[in-house]
Amino acid sequence: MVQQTAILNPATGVLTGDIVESTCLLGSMEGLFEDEETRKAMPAETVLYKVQVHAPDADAEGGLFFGTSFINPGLVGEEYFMTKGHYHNKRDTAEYYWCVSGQGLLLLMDEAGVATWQEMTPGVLCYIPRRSAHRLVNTGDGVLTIGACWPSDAGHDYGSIKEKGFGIRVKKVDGKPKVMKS
Ligand code: M6P
Ligand code: ZN
Repeated sequence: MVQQTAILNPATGVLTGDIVESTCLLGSMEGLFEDEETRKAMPAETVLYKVQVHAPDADAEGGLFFGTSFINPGLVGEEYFMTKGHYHNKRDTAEYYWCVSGQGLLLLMDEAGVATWQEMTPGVLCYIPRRSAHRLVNTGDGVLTIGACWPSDAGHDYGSIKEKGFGIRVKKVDGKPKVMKS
């Protein structure tokens, strides 16, 4: 029997206890934003987002991971800060994302490269279907906090996104978020 000890603050999404934390810096986002020149000119240590994960039973078939992503507000040129985005290595696995606080968009893309999006405002629960790439974009002025739950053996495929892109980008145009083809 696996004994687990993580605590979730439901108001803030913050996890404590038996968790793993990681930070994604702008320096690790080569080629993902449209304006690569501007990205390179910004400090590489700029924190785009942090992730906390409660990961019991790592890699076990049939297990579940539970996490929270905290995406900072900001822009690279006109494009809002966003997550790397990924398909699951094990394509036939789904995921739940829900918005704890902040304002943003969840971008989804199927394997044919057809992309859609869903607005993320507090309380919105989004089911990410199997075989769909997913990326979060913070379109607000504060931190976008998103809870997540996914199969522990899903894995992350970042390579396909890096190679082929995400089909759509979200930019600040006239002070407002605008989704455009990329
Ligand atoms: C969520 C989950 C994690 C993911 C994280 C950051 O917490 O989907 O699996 O790692 O968001 O997203 P990404 O890996 O795309 O940077
Ligand atoms: Zn995922």
